Amino acid sequence: MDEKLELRFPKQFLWGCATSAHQIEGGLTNDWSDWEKSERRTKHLQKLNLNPADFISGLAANSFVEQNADIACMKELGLNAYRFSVDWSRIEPQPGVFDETALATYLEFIKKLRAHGIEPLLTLWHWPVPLWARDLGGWQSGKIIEPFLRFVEKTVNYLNQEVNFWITLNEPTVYTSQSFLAGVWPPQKKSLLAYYQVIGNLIKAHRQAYDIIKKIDANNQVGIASHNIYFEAKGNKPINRWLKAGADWWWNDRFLKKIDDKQDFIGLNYYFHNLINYKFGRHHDYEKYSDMSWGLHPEGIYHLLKDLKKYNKPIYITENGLADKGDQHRSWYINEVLQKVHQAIEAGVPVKGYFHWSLIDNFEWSHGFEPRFGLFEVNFQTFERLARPSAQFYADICQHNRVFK
Ligand code: IFM
Repeated sequence: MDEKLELRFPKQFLWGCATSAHQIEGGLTNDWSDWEKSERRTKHLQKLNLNPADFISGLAANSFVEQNADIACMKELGLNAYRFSVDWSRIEPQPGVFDETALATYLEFIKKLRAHGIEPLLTLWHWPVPLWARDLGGWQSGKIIEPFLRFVEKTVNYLNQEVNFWITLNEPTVYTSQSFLAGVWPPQKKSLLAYYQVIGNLIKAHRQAYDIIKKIDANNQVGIASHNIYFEAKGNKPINRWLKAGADWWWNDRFLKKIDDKQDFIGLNYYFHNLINYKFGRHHDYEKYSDMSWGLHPEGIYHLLKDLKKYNKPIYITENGLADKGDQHRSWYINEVLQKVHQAIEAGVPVKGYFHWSLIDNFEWSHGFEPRFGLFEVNFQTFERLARPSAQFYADICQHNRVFK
């Protein structure tokens, strides 16, 4: 039998999982929860013969209450890091009025993480905004920036003692295109102008938030989680290469370059490969697909990491995962992706951590509760967490700091 090759990761590599507040916490009132129950949304789902109740985040995985259950999952995996977000509407339900109990609950959670040797990576904004911020015009209006910075300052001041890593924005390009160009997420706009305005406002917000977070503590490490796609030019044809250069510039690099002097690390969220053959397309014969029909292409992460080396900053893989209810491909995918990550590290890319999306099943935005991204299955009636076989597989990697080839 062939001996397996052990690929060891650098000492102090962060092994984590990632989640976000709206997707797991439950009990939130923000622009998303409002939209989920709106007439427009309800009618749309009914037309598709879907039950609107399955698309309302509601109590989600009840994680705001089930802190200990989530931490028990992390312990079972042997994580030394965890990426999660706070929810702006929970912390600042009314403009300028902060909920100290909510902040205290987040602080308590973070202290528990630390007590278990788990380094928190805290995302400040993972898409929803409070209703009052939506009513100011949301991210399309420059009026949102000042309140956003006020929320950032308050939250960072409150939690700073326990948190070193701050992610200001999650996947700004995905949010902007889904919410303001494709019109599928709230506020369901389809406007190029709005799209440009929102990107501009998010860039401004990050840049100023960066200064605030560094002023509070110069040792803080600040970045964003960027959803980069591996664009591949088929056959290396000139037209395909040209399209790739444009897509890389617009989708992968533009935002990161605009904030390059205001970020300490690069956060990479990796899910997609796009094979360009005279046009963009996800259509390609992949060996395996997720439950959402996303083609699984582990190799893409290697190319993206090599490319991100140019920023000359530490890189954290802040998300990577798949919807796989039956857990058929998750272990395979994790193993393949991590082999590629290891290859990138060997090639000199400073990758410092990997966060699997996701720790537990959660609310997958407009797709509702059906896609199951969790290493742990969640029973959404009892909120019980149950390890899928891949949890054991990932635990073995985290606990031994290695994968096998
Ligand atoms: O669930 C999302 C997450 O909120 C952002 N990144 C992609 C994940 C899977 O779609």
